[in-house]
Amino acid sequence: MKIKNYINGEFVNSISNNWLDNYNPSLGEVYGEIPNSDSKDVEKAYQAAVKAFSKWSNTTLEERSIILSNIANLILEKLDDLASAESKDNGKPVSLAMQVDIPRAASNFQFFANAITQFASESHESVGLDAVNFTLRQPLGVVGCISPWNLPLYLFTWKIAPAIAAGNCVVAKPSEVTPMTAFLLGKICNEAGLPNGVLNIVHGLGTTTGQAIVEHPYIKAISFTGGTKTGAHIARIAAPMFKKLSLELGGKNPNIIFSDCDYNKMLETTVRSSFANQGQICLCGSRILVEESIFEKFKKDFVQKVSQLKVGNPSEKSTDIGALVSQQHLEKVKSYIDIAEQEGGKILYGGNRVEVMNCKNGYYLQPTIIEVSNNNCKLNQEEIFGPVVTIMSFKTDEEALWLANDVKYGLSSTIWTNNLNRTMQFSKQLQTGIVWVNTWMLRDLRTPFGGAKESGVGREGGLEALCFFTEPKNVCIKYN
Ligand code: TXE
Repeated sequence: MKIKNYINGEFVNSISNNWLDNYNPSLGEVYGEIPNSDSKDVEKAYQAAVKAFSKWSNTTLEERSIILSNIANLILEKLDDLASAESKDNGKPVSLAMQVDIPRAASNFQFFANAITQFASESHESVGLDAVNFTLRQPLGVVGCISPWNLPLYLFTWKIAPAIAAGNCVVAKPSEVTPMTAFLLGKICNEAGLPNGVLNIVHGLGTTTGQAIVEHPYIKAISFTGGTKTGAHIARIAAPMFKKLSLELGGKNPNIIFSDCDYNKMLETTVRSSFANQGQICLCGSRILVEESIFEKFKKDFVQKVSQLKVGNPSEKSTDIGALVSQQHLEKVKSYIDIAEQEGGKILYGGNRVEVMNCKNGYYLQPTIIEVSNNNCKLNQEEIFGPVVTIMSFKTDEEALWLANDVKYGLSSTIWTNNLNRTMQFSKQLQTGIVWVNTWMLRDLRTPFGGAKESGVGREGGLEALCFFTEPKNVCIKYN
């Protein structure tokens, strides 16, 4: 299976005609090839985008909205095919792709199809000066969207939908590790009537294709989701060109559990927030902090529940935990488990690779729970991004808050409590972009999404995304 670049509405090879292998992680086997694009391909995509811009940015909001809705509907029509493609490419359980990834990709388009028709700008009357100001919000031009492998179509469309809804044209790059559903999206865009050149998808490595997008002098903004190190690198390149940047980076999110919570609900959700998508979600609660009075009970119940999760072939509906995305990533995650003892950690469950029947070369790992007694260790400070959580106890609210904030990341946090004062105090003092209380990953697409500290810069979602993808211009009119 050869994936192609999608430029100006056409499916084309890279100019160099070089290719990269694409793996099926559940089998550990190559099953296709993707173009190994370079700066020439990015330039070709840019030229298509810039040519399409003046017409696209002048389409009525209704026209744009209808096309975005068409894309959403077609994604839902092709739910089965897209979900199995995502599962094969990424290793995630097909049930998860059916329930979360693909429906959410459709919602991203439907949400911004609606949002753009309601996007209003401000006006300010300069009282006493006989002047009135209004804010024109114009699209930026050609923008770059670069997305990761953990939620491939979900995060790719989360960027593209607001960018094109706001009237921009896009040069986009999905992760080279999971290119398949982005390729299929190109076909859907043609079928939905998206004019040629509005969306261009270039496949290839981050350090060549991705970097060429960031370095392109006329690509005016970069919306990026990925690792913190890559984000810092992109910021260094983009800053001297004064590009607008939205960077959604890593996390090391605390899941803070108080004894007054709804215990059963907490336990069930904590299994999900720890291991959904093999723990490869930037929002996973990878540091579980438990109030001392229920610590022993929690450990016992949590281990028992986690031991029931089925690690298996992602294409089987009964699988809870599929394969990790790549051999390289499996090795990275495993290297953290290997240092657990050295760091004073105790493995309460898991820790080993799993050999799945008929998939013996796949990248499977047991869900792993490590008890730690000290926050100042790699296991609690670095993003592992796999099916590995640590747990530790705390005695007081102050200690819990201190532990929660004592990391360089600040993406999300979860608190389990029924105490309103505590909820408010923690909500105000947690240094994260998102605070969930008695829930996890409940997403309302109108809310600002993003992280504090080294988890990123800027916010996505709702109005924030439409503001990011437009330039505000103040028009001041003096009258007599
Ligand atoms: O991500 P990269 P990687 C974290 C997680 C993971 C680590 C590394 O901890 O273990 O990052 O993962 C493109 N210029 N997250 O190496 O490299 C790349 O091709 C422009 C958290 O896979 O950051 C891909 O499309 N682009 C995270 C995208 O960036 C570049 C999700 C992300 O890849 C580039 C994924 C460059 N120089 C990993 N280098 C989250 N926040 O959800 C790479 N890319």
